[in-house]
Amino acid sequence: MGALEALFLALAAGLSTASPPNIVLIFADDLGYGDLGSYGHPSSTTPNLDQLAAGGLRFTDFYVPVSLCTPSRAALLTGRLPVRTGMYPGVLRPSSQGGLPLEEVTLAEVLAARGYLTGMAGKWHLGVGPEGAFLPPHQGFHRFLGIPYSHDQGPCQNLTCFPPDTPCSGGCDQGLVPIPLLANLSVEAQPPWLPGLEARYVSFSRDLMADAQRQGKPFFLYYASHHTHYPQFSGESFTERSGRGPFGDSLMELDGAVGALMTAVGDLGLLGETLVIFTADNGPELMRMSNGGCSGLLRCGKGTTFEGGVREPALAFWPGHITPGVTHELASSLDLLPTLAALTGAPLPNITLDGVDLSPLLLGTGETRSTGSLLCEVGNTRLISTPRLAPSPGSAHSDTTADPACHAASPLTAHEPPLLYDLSEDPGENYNLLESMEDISTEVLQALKHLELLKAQYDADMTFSPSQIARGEDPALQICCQPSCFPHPICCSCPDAQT
Ligand code: CSN
Ligand code: MG
Repeated sequence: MGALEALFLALAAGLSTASPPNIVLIFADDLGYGDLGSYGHPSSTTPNLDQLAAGGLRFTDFYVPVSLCTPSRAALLTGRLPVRTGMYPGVLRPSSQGGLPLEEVTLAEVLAARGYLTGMAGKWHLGVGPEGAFLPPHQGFHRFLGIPYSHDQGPCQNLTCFPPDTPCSGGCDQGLVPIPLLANLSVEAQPPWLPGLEARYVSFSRDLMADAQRQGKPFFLYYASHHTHYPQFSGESFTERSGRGPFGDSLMELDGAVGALMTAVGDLGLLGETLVIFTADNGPELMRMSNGGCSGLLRCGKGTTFEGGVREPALAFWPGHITPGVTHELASSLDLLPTLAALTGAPLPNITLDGVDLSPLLLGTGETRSTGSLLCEVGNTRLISTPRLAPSPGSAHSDTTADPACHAASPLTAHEPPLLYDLSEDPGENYNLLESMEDISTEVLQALKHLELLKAQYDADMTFSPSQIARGEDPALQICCQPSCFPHPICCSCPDAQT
């Protein structure tokens, strides 16, 4: 054996046995491309996220596959398009029968098998099921503290303001059980007082990190905050502090949680051994106007298939491993499972994945290829094909904007020829390159052909799973801390010890 070969083998052995990095995956809710200071927002207060952006890699072209919560979270945790996992159309409800099928392999399962202590704090939204069969403890998370769906999917009025039980503004769903806060599979409070929630999640996260260190294990923390979903709330130290109203306060509390998590990592001496990733599930809910976030210069928001719905802020921070900077590479939440598997030496699930390994991009060791048929790069022109997975290109979630294409009244339309935008020059999707078929350049025609080929491949290769959301609802599946109480569902109420 040559000396070089021996060195290589030693290095390879070192790589596969070295302790893999801790992973903190922070996921915001309904946060727009333009909402963070590092993405240009003029009045957001996000110093901790700005610090991650300055000391890490900031993505300008990071996408989620669907601009709604349930499908986006399913994609994040499985690396698979939601049509493959049955997480379509729309979102799961508190009495939904379906959920993320248990045979799907989640990021938590991948990392637990690699020896990680795995924990999740926050919003799940991938199903409850009979006896909580679809909850995080059955999907690879050793520990869970959180709410199984959106905090507006229950009578959430009076939960978001000071002092506790003050009636406050914000529409929520009535006729459902109060939202439950679960610790693993048990109800911790129903409902929890929302201004106290973020602090609980941070404390849970600190314990997870410290316990993992004590056990000599790496940790995986999936921190899925309810911020900045409507109706916004925040703890006492953030309320009316941001200069951007309730939305800004909620964002500021999320930012404060990011700071607290980084402090916890630093206190354990693990900053150099911890990869932190931040992104969000879908674009801003523009129908809430100033309480709905901001997609910056991008078109439309939540619920739509335009850029403002599917393009998200994304940051990757790992001192000593990721060189600070900005990347314009196409990337997607679908890429995180293959990326984290590669970085940790975990085997990939033996199943069709829709993402690619971004580790060469993160570590600066090479190019990454474009991301398959959902996202693609053609020549020097960056083009994106977003198959119409959402029920309509427009959406009620993006009503009230000046652009009628964003609205629910803009129906599902087969575009023949397709809408084609050069996002490198026209990120706001103002100028359809195929609007006038007369003066189309050869470059654009080639791009169109290539996209049509990719779309045909996508259609030919795609296997849909039956919709989990269309399985319908059974009110008896709603979580109730007082089984068989009366009158249902409002009697499902157990005081929150922490208010
Ligand atoms: S989402 O928001 O869960 O963040 O996507 O809270 O589409 O019918 C979406 N929906 C309640 C929601 C309902 C939500 C819907
Ligand atoms: Mg959401």
